[in-house]
Amino acid sequence: MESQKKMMVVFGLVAAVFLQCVAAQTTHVVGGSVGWTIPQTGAQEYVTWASGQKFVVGDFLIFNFTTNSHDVLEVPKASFDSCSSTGSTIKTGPANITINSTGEQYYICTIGNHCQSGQKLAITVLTSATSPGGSPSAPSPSTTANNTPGVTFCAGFVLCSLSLVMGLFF
Ligand SMILES: [Cu+2]
Repeated sequence: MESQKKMMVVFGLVAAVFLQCVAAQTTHVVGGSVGWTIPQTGAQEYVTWASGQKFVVGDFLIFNFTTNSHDVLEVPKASFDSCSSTGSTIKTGPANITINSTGEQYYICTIGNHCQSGQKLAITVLTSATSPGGSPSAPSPSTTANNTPGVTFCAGFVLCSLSLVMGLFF
């Protein structure tokens, strides 16, 4: 009986940590109040917006646009530069995209000349919330030891805790 109670407490703690980890993901509304549209200031609009954000794997990008007015397509750098589109476009707005890889990520609108007019977004994704801006370099041990860890670290932590609990009680 006693050990069962303990086990419940430990499992509860692990679950709580896991929930906190999930909540540490950030939602980025692309363009802020401008949303995902043809910006009046041209391509600089999204360059400026992105420079004020810190993107980490597991974060969400929300592209706010009216269905049929715009769309979203993730593209390689060459397509971003030339505004050429191939691949499966997200046509329904608002679109919620989970960032799942580090480094440079590129998104454009494929409708009309919207991309040429500046409706294009380039972001740099870091592995950890504490990495210094701009550099998607390998994480140092200290980057995982903060209170807003990445999802990978969280998953590892939870698995580790669970196996520890199993080891203690079984
Ligand atoms: Cu558009």
